Amino acid sequence: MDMESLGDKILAGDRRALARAITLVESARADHRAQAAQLLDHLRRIGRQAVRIGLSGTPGVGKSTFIEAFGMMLIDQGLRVAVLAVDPSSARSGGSILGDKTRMERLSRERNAFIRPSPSQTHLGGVARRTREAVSLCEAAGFDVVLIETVGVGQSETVVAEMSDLFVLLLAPAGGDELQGVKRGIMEMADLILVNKADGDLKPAAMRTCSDYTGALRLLRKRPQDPDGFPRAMMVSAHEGSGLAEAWTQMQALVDWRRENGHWDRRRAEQALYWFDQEVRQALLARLETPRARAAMAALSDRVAAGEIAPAGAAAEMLEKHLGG
Ligand SMILES: Nc1nc2c(ncn2[C@@H]2O[C@H](COP(=O)(O)OP(=O)(O)O)[C@@H](O)[C@H]2O)c(=O)[nH]1
Ligand SMILES: [Mg+2]
Repeated sequence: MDMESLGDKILAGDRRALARAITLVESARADHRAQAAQLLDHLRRIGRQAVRIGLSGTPGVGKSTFIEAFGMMLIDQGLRVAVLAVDPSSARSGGSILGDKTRMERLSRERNAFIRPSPSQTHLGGVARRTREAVSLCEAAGFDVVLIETVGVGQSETVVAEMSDLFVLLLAPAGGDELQGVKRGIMEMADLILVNKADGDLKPAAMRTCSDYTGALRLLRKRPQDPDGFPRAMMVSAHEGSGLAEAWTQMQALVDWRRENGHWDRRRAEQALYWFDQEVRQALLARLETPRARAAMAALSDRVAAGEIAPAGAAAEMLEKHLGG
């Protein structure tokens, strides 16, 4: 496969080329990794940028329904929309969060939409890298907005926030008056909290939930990357489509402000450093998984267990003799 011509096709917006390139970045084969690196480097120099929106929420809050409605609204405004996912559970369940295409029926048929489920991987780190590279490919293909969906489990929100320009937390109206057990760390990452299902019988509860979160957001430490009034909580209904245009207006206002004030570029640079660090760490860990390293670990483990060598001494021997440190 010729990376230059594949790259040119992606830049021209060829969807099949984009899909092929994503398959390439998802591959673990060493020759594919090398080709992917070459392709990404070529495309990076063009410097196209999309607005990357991370979207998180527990199962059932309406992520798929929201993406369908919000994505269709953006397309009606003449924008091109890509949807990707980071789903650490996909390896276990066999299906991805985007698997349920019935809720994205209209969007999946749109010429200006591109939907790609999460790669199945055992490690969140593996999913993260591949999704991040897929985001870059979608940007190069000229998508205006890239939505990255994730479920609220473990570290996946952090990983998605590190590849997004905006982080949106989707909530459902709460019955009680407590804050739905949203962890403080997640709240602190959010740029926008959207209380979905603000329709019908659920509307009064949605209003209460929205004002609870408005209050909770005010209590958080002010962040340098926010203009006045952000982060904020708003109500939407993915079913009725209400609040979606307003949510997009707010997102654009935030993006514009961050661009004008240097926060956009600074954040992207910080993210590049974060991923550089992650790549190095993962590559180091991968060295422990080669057959030779495993055999050396096993042999040293036996000696540690038998009391022939101290743990620290064994570790030093492993690092110096077997990992080329
Ligand atoms: N009343 C109401 N129900 C909604 C809304 N959005 C989603 N739902 C319902 O909530 C359930 C879960 O939606 P889904 O999009 O699959 O949630 P996900 O698991 O977060 O992707 C479905 O039964 C939807 O029909 C909304 O705006 N209003
Ligand atoms: Mg879903």
